[in-house]
Amino acid sequence: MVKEKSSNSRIFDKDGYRKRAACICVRSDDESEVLLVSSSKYPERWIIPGGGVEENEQSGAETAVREVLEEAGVIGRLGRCLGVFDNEEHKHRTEVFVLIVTQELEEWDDSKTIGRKRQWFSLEEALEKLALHKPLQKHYINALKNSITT
Ligand code: U71
Ligand code: MG
Repeated sequence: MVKEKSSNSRIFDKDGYRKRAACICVRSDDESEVLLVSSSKYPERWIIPGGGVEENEQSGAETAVREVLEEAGVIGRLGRCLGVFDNEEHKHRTEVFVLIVTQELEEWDDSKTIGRKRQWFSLEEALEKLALHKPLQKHYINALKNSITT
């Protein structure tokens, strides 16, 4: 199953980077586990849920919340921004937020349309999974680790 997307819905910033937003979804305030979703093209690989900003959206936060609902089927309390991360190879720029999950839907857009899966991982397990397919997304997890105050 291939996810369809229209190229004219893409939004670019002043530097020509496609604008994206994503959430590191955590289970609770202790932030020791994160939710990954399966890749759309390679269902055995894992990624951080996120995607492109749409025309009607006023902020990266709005995009991030919509994307995790579509891709991971979760709703929650939006937390701090962990930063903006550039992918120089694919020329996109992703604003990353923390989301404390309060609700996990049984079915969601991508579970129904492309059979996308979601799974909780420890931070170390998530780093291992991301290394296989999205090594740059490891930076999002490292930013979370570096920002945890105990
Ligand atoms: C794909 C590209 C793509 C990106 C897509 C990536 O949402 P999604 O799961 O379809 O994510 O596929 P993935 O991560 O599921 O395997 O990567 P790939 O390496 O498989 O071609 O991401 P990247 O490689 O540029 O990081 O982006 P484009 O540029 O090919 O559309 O979609 P994205 O950015 O999440 O957008 P959206 O809005 O469709 O969720
Ligand atoms: Mg996406």
